[in-house]
Amino acid sequence: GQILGEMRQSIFNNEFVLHYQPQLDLSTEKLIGFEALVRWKHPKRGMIPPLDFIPIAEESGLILPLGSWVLEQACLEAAKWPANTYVAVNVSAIQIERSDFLSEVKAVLQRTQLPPERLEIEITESVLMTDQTPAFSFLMGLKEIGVKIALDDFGTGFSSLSYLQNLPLDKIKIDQSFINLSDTDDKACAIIRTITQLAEALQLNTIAEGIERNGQYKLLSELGVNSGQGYWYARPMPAEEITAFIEGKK
Ligand code: G
Ligand code: G
Ligand code: MN
Ligand code: NA
Repeated sequence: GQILGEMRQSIFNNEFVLHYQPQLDLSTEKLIGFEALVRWKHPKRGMIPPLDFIPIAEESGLILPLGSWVLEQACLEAAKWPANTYVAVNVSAIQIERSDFLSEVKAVLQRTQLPPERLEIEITESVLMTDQTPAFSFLMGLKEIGVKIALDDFGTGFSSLSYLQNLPLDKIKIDQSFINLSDTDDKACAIIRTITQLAEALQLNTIAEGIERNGQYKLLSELGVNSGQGYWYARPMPAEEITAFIEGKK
């Protein structure tokens, strides 16, 4: 409908912006990277959150040009940050099902001069991946060139465990819903502990998303979760604020 027509225009009108949410190492409390999160700066409706337009972009195929813009913009910004930081970029299933997405990633890294190991691609379980699918070859290709791969929203989808077995992952992002309850609900805590142990056994890193309170941070740190992000540490911020943020953390 209307929003779709507007979105077509908005890609050309530069109405999208990326905000970046800091991620920290839970044991050292040092900044390690940022997750890029897209927003639509609508001329009349103000800032529109991704949940209100990503699904429409996915259904209409507009996620392809939008996703290409997000990837290029995130790498361009990250190339200016300190060499010990990375940028994590969310990609939709539709993007990685395209057979030429790997060459696109390579071209973007080439153009922006961002070292591959400073790029992390976040995928969700929404795409069915077997070793026969283009998405699987894409992940193997990323791995070969040194780009990192994180499995987003872990614990809420389906077939999670077979993904851990078959995909060339580097990191598991433990879903916010568990983190949210971690300091009040024994079951959530047990689930996080078990995911952490499983990740350790599989030599995967873990990150907790949506840490909002100091008590949660302490608990997650004790449980051995490697890293985290959330309002407790920092909210997503525009690119212009990143330099000051990094300076403040020194
Ligand atoms: O930014 P928020 O803070 O509201 O993000 C909501 C959801 O939108 C996140 O779970 C994230 O997976 C998704 N999202 C944010 N930015 C992007 C993006 O650039 N591409 C895709 N595919 N999803 C995104
Ligand atoms: O792609 P992913 O689902 O991981 O995106 C992270 C989402 O979580 C974004 O929508 C981001 O704005 C949101 N977020 C980040 N930190 C917090 C937090 O501490 N609390 C809540 N409720 N949401 C958060
Ligand atoms: Mn994400
Ligand atoms: Na998530």
